[in-house]
Amino acid sequence: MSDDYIPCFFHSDQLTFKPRYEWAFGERIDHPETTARAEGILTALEKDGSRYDVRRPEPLPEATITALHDQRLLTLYKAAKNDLRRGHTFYPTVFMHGEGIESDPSNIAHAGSFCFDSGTPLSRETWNASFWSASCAVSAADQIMRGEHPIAYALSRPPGHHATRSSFGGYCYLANAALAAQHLAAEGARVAIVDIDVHHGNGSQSIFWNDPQVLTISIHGDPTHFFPYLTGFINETGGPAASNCNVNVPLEEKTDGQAYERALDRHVFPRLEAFDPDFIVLAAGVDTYERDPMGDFTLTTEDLHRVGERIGNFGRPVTAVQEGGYYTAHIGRNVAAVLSGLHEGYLHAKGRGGG
Ligand code: SP5
Ligand code: ZN
Repeated sequence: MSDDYIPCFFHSDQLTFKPRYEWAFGERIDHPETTARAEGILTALEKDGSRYDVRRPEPLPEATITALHDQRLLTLYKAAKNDLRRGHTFYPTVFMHGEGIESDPSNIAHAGSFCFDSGTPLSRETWNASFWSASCAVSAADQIMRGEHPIAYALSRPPGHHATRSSFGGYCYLANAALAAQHLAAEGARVAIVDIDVHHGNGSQSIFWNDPQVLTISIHGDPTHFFPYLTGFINETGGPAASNCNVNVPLEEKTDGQAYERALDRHVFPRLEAFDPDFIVLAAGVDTYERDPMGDFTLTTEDLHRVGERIGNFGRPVTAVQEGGYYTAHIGRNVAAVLSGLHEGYLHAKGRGGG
């Protein structure tokens, strides 16, 4: 096993998707999920070339995606690719649900049947960018599964943890972290998804809701007053075949690094120890950062490093998959803080810490 550097996955086609704006409580705002996010992260990784090695992912077989996602979702994204005008961004506007409603995913006018918010538009480029974003996650997981590295990173963008089996939303189209977990679990391994994005990982929760092989844990802003509002409460603990295999840790507004670490100690590590996973997938949003325009926590870059260190120190190999993080000027250093923390924590757990 080579533990001297972290393999990182990214494909330039992920930069072709450029959502322009979103609707936020009636206001049209510039879309926060920009290409500058990925570019900021890339720059930081490339600056520390002895620790990070950036590569292209392997293209995912489509069967890997449809093992987890409803085929209709892919049909819709391909309809967007083929039917939308170049440069056009499509916002679903009709959200009819219920008895007797038949939605046709090859008709983009029906997109609202597969979508749960007004911030997640479609364009010709959505499918290709999301495909490579998901491919990054599975390629990173594959490095971990082969035992070649203890830490691997997917620079996934667009993000994934809000996407469910058959719906998109929250800037997410394909469930990148869940696809990584599915890959790791394929040969019977036990997998824990630890979601440190400031928003509830509702997609991962719903995908593995009744699956006892995958533990899902999310630490996030209290959905009583924070996106995605409808999920992420502590009483959501898993389906009948997977009781206590879902853990939600909602935290109050302005949560700082100390309170965050206390929550890890009280609610995350005890559950992880009891579950005893072979692998961890870290849904690594950095929108807990104090200056994040979407988040309501107050973690510093040093706090993010410490969170990475604590999770690495659990001593299980980690596939880190990028989720949110919208303060573009500092996103590179924040992601590098988490990744270097994971790396140092893991080496420390294995008695190979550097001092
Ligand atoms: C992956 C991820 O982090 N998705 C987050 C999606 C959150 N969308 C919430 C949109 C609400 C916009 N509110 C604007 C508040 C500006 N201060
Ligand atoms: Zn987020």
